Amino acid sequence: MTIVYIGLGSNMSSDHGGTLISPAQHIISAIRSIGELESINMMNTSSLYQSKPVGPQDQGDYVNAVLKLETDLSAIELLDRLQDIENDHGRKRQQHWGPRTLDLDILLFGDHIIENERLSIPHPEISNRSFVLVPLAEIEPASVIPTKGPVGDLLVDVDQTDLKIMQ
Ligand code: A4P
Ligand code: MG
Repeated sequence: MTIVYIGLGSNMSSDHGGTLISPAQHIISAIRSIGELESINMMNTSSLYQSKPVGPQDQGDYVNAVLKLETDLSAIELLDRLQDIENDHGRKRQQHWGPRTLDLDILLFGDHIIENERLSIPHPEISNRSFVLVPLAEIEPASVIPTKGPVGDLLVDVDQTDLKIMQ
C-alpha cells in the first residue's frame, strides 16, 4: 500500500440540467467519488479553503482541499481514475492554469519521485502554493516533501494572506 496525497481545486460552476453545481460542491462530490474507487482507502480530508487564483487573474477564486488515501494502484492507474472523475465533473482542458470545474493533482505518492510524460511527482508547484501547503499541514503536519523538505519549513516562505478556511 502506498500513502498518497491529492490536491483538489475548482473555480467554475457547472450546469446539471438547470441545477448549478458550485466549486465547493464539485470538491465535495469529487471527495465522495474518490472514496468510492476500488483499491483505495480514504484516510483523511482537509477543510475546504478559498484562495485567489495563481496564474491568469481573469478567473474566479478557487476552492481547494487536500486528501490522504492509501492504495495499491500504481501512480498511472490512479491518475487514469482521477482524470475520469475530472471528466465526470465537466472538466474541459483549455488554458494552462486557467479556470476549471475540477482539478485533481497527485501531490505525493509515497516517497516516490516520478518524472515522465504524464506525471511529475512530487507536484512541481507544491512548495510555492499556500493552497496546497496549508491543507497538507492541516492533515499531516509532519509530512516531508521528497527533494523539498518538511511542510512546516516550506510554509514559512509562502504568502498565506489570500487563503481563507471555509466554514
Ligand atoms: N500531470 C503531471 N503531473 C501530474 C500530477 N502530479 N498529478 C499531467 C496530476 N496530473 C499530472 O494537467 C495537464 C497534465 O498534467 C495531465 O494530463 C497529467 O498527465 P491539467 O489538469 O489538464 O491542466 P493544467 O492546467 O495544464 O495543469 P495543472 O497541473 O492542473 O496545473 P496546476 O499546476 O494544478 O495549476 N490557483 C488557485 N488558487 N488554486 C488552484 O487550485 N490551480 C491551478 C492549476 C492554477 N491556479 C490555481 C489553482
Ligand atoms: Mg491538474
